[in-house]
Amino acid sequence: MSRNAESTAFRSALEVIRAVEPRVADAIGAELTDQRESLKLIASENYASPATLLAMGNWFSDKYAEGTVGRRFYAGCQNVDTVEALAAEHARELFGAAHAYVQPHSGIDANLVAFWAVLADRVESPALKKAQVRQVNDLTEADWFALRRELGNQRMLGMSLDAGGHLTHGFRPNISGKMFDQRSYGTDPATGLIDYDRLAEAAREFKPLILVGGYSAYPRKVNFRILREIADSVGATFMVDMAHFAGLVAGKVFTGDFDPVPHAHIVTTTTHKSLRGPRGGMVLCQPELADQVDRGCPMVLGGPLPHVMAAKAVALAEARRPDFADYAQRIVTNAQALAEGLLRRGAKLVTGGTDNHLVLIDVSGYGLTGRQAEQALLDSGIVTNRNSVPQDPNGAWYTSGIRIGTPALTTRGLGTAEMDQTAELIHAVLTQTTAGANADGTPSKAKYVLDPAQADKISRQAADILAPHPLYPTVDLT
Ligand code: DSN
Repeated sequence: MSRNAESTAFRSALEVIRAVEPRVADAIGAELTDQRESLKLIASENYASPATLLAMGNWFSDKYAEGTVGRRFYAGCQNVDTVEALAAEHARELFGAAHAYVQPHSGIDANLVAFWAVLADRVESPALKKAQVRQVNDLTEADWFALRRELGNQRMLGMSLDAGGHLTHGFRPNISGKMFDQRSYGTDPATGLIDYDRLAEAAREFKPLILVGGYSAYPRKVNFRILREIADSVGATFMVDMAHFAGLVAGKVFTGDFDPVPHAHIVTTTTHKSLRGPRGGMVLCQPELADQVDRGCPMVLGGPLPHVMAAKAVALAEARRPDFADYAQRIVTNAQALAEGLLRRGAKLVTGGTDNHLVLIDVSGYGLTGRQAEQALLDSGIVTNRNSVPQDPNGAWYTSGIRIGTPALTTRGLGTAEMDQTAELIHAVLTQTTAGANADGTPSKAKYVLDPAQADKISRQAADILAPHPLYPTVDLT
């Protein structure tokens, strides 16, 4: 693709927007500048390709398309059918899945679609059976009451939040925590690793309807074959949320026991993290759940976003190319180099390292909370996010951890040498920052002290690391 075509496309788009609301055009331009200038280590972010971004900015956004391919509640969906079918086909081929549903707008939405599909498939309820065959009008008030009681009485076993699980796996700040009676499995306090024997014991004791695998802050591979065996042993449906590591599955870094798709009954993901697509979600499932999954809209989703499905089709086509496997492997090699660089400089890492795309630093050894460390790093041009560590004494708001990940910097072309330089900068910030105090002299979990001159110096060093690897080199807005 010529530099000219991409620059022209984005420049022209901004010119058109600027004619209506120049402040929006300015903000879009400023976002590119900010992203170009920061060392982005947020483990859940990436940079989608120009083709993926451009596929979202068009008249597909104007179309309603409730329903599924070939079976819509609106007329005139033939072109939406084309892109939805293409996205689903690429997803099935890429992941070796029997069925793909590409309408979810986000990871939370994808998980809700999956929860509903499992409930509808598994809950024994005469009222639900009637509802499923669209005899909703035949349901009495008593049926509805019984149905709600049965649906609200189901159990979910998922990874605990502080061990790296996700809010949508049955935790109270998310609707899943209100829908399900939830219990968590944690990690071994000594190693930080999943203890499969204890997980099996928890499953035997709790007998969940759904066993959830997957994480957003666990820096290790998970053996999904063992999780499936545990689910089978207690009659649970096995669901995996692979949002964080979908790119590693797509790129065949996680294969065999570590690939969730052949083992799980249902797999959910976002499309914008390591998979490097547009912001959105997706569900993959075995054939017996396909019919319920396809009812995602309007069961739990608003109208599909055809422009995003078009971009999913583009990004998934990109992920099927051979160079994506190389990219996925480099994500992990870079994360391991970053972990080694930090360990060599004395950092404490949860589980002692990584075998995926993320590293979780326990910053308590530096005398800092995660919140203090996150802000000090941001002042120094390094964008991360704070995260709980197992048994975190500072809770989910202040935390004791910093989560970092390599999908974005790897897209930019940084390699292991730059990861070591990045580790040096992170170490410099964390050792030069001290915890601050409140006005009354008590220790603060938010305030911190970092000499602005040091922060500026580190920001310049971060810019030097990035300079040889321009972001979107084919896009020149000047
Ligand atoms: N917000 C995503 C993350 O940062 O991990 C998950 O929802």
